[in-house]
Amino acid sequence: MVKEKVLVIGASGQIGVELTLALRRIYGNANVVASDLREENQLLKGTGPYVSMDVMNKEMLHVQVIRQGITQIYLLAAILSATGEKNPNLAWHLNMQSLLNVLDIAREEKIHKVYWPSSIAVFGPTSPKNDCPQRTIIEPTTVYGISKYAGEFWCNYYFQRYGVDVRSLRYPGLISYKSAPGGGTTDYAVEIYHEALEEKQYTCFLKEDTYLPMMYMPDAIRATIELMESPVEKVSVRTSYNLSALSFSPKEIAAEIKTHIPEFSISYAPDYRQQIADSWPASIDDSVARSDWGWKPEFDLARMTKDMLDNLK
Ligand code: NAD
Ligand code: AKB
Repeated sequence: MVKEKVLVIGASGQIGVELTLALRRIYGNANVVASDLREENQLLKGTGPYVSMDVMNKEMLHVQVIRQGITQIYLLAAILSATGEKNPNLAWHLNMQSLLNVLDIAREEKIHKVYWPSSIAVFGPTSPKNDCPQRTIIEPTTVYGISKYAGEFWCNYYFQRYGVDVRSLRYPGLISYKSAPGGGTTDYAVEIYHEALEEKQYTCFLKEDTYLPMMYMPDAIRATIELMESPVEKVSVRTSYNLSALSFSPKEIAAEIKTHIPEFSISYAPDYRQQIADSWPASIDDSVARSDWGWKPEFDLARMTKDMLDNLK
């Protein structure tokens, strides 16, 4: 078996912490190098190597890849949808240049595999609202969505032209308790659990009937690892796979929380994020991921809510 050495870029973020820990369980602690611009997340401390690094510094990234003998790269550094609308130039610059830096180095150093996440944010108001298919009209209206859409085609280009084995998932909104979300439109579905336990009240920045595609983090981590471990002939999509688990509204998640915390109440004060949410599908058809490499989610809203509240308590 080839010995793999993995680099995770953006390891201190919402996905990065849990993905790094999962990869360390598979490849061994010493073989997964965590890196980020910000300081090492508390949960990562003492579990394996950490390098402080700006992915925009291509030279430094290249040196690290050679010095550490890296064979796989997971690129998670990005600016998400809500923060992106506040600084569109920065979001475009970081989201695009980080990917191009990684793809170039992967090509040059013959990196075995690259992982780069896309998002349901690639879809726009002209895409089908329900069960949005893998291949459909894609006209994103946020800078984040535009950067994900362009990124998907760069991944496809590097695969077709240079043979870089880059794989990608269009994650829905991710819900987790270990590390905080980083400026997305779906973040309300994490905040609501914290506020329900601490304040018994939550003011939601989306309207009560805003349905969005969502997923619990353990499912997202498993999907990522299953895709990355699939034999190459099973990976037919080289832009990014639709991935689905849940679709619910603020009203529905609040009702589920109330079954555990009866005194919990929710109110609504929609802000600029409503427009972003309204531009996205309510649910996603992930049948291609299911048939290509056997994807199947495990958590529904009830099971996720129980697990979130048990762990946050
Ligand atoms: P996050 O914001 O929580 O984490 C991103 C990490 O990248 C942060 O720790 C940040 O410090 C780091 N970073 C930022 N700029 C950097 C730089 N120049 N150099 C090195 N590190 C830098 O984001 P996340 O939620 O963990 O998302 C990870 C990826 O998954 C992103 O590409 C995001 O678009 C995608 N995604 C996330 C979700 C979700 O719900 N969390 C959904 C769809 C797609
Ligand atoms: C966001 O809301 O920006 C992210 C995403 C769906 O990509 N959670």
